[in-house]
Amino acid sequence: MNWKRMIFFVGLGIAALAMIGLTSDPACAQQRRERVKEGAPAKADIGENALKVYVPPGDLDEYYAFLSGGHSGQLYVFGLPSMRHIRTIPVFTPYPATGYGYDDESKKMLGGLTWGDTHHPGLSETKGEYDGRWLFINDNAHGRVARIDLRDFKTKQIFGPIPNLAGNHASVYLTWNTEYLFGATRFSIPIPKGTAADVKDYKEKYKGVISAIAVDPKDGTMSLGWQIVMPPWNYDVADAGKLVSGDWWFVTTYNTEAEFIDGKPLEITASQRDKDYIIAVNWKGVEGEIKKGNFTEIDGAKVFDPVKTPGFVFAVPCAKSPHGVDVSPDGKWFIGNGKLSPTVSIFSFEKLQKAIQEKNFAQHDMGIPVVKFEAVTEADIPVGLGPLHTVFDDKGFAYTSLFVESAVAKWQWGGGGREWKMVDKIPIQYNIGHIASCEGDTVSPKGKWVFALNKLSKGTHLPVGPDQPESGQLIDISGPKMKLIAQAFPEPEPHYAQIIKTDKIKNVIEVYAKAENKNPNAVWDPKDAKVVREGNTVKVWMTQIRSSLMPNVVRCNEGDKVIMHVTNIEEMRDELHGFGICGYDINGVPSPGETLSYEFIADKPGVWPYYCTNFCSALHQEMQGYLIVNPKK
Ligand code: RUQ
Ligand code: CUA
Repeated sequence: MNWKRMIFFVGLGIAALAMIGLTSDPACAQQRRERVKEGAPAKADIGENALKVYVPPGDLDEYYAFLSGGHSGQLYVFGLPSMRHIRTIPVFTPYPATGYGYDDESKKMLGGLTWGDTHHPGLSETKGEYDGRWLFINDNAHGRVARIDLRDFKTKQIFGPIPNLAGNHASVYLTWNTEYLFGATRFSIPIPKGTAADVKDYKEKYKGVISAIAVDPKDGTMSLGWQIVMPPWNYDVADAGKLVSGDWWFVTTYNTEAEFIDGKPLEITASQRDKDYIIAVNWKGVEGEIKKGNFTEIDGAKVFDPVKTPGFVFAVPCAKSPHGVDVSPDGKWFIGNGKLSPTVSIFSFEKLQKAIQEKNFAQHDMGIPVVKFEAVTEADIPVGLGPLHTVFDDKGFAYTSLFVESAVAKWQWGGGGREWKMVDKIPIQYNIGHIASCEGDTVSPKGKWVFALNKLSKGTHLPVGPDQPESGQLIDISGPKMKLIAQAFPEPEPHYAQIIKTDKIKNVIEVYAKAENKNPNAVWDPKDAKVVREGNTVKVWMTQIRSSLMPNVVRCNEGDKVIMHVTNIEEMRDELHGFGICGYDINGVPSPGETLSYEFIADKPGVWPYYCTNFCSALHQEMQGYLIVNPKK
């Protein structure tokens, strides 16, 4: 796009923002609520539409939606179509409600950090279909990835910080048989981590890195696979290929200007060129090179250099500062779009292969071959302003989120004699980022619903002060026209979500079997509960069952180390007992059949009650004991 067009579109965007109102007076809030109704069903249809999302108490939703919780470091589980929030799964952040991050094991997993920035959940896949085994998610802030087991919806592993990489945004984006998930540099740094170099030397000394994290097919355990060292560009959003493109992985870039100038904002530096790239990586090929020993070791990682060994990493030009890249369900196409451009571009995987074979390159950029735009592009669809992400349905349509325009565009998938064309658009409140559809990023999307994940709710709810939640809106896509049906207010900040049919998640545990309890300090009978002193250490084996915590008195001396093992010995689902010590930062909620351990120093003398925090039975209030800390003489 030339600069005149760009100014025009930015101007349009500003006008659109002005239209929806950025001021806060009540009249504007009223106007904004009116605009919500633009996309909402006509009065006559309200009853019919309400029934579509009404799930009577006791009935179950048809889909699980897993929403990232942004910088809350958590994941949210919603039911669709009801939009009910069922569960929060803490991942990178302590969460007192479930006791996560307080016991020794989960504390160790958090590694001393108390926040993360979750963006893109990824359900494990077999042949490009969700298999309901695990859910992975990235931490953009500290370069980590996590695995949640879908048998108990708990975080089981945090892997990282990944070496050599900062700002793990283009993650997790699993390959279509879950061989790998990925991490990539959003903010290039000198490598290995811990090396200092001034931004004056940005082009030479800073590097980008794409990191493949291997997933053990038996139990989902993640380990460092290998890495690719890349030019100091910003790597943004990714998608793995499927079927024909199953050996490939795609990631968007911005700031291919490869500059970072002290005193000059990146938004200016990174917007000079007309085009940035979608990087296409033949991951199977790189894996083969690594197996042959073609790598350098940097900070414990096997690092492959695509400039020294060409043939595996290519750049595809895309309108400047692209955000999402999305591979179609048949794996034949990938879609990218500039954040400020008014169209989405469709690229052909087949044409890309041909261009690579024929070495149809426009140039090399910092050593990476750039294929000719004309050689790989298939179509451009004029969707509207600020396209970010695209998802798919079961009828050959795609849905693109339009951030600047605050809308969702529906367009027809072309090829095979069908025309590529826009078919419908619906306003969204406001500034939609990601978008999700039912299994819409697999080889067989289910249609039915599109979930719009919006950045701003702008007073479309009861007033709650100067800060407001984000908003999520449910769109019925079963008919020819999209219909906005319902709104919820997750916070913060749902980036991506994935939506899976509930019957795909089998084997959800009701109660942990005793045999599953691997903690050597589990005790299963209140009679075996005890307190044992060993030198300056006081060890406690505690049981929880309605309605007592045993032992109910623990005596120690100021300065002693206290080690408590707390076992919930209930045998019924959802019979939870909390364990909290007044005045000490100890809090936990073992599940039935689970043992959690706590180690702390009894540094505050006095009598400190402990009690059950979950209202568990008629005599819940009686479920208490005392920690007596005798003062130093
Ligand atoms: S990114 S919308 Cu991680 Cu698109 Cu947030
Ligand atoms: Cu156990 Cu309340």
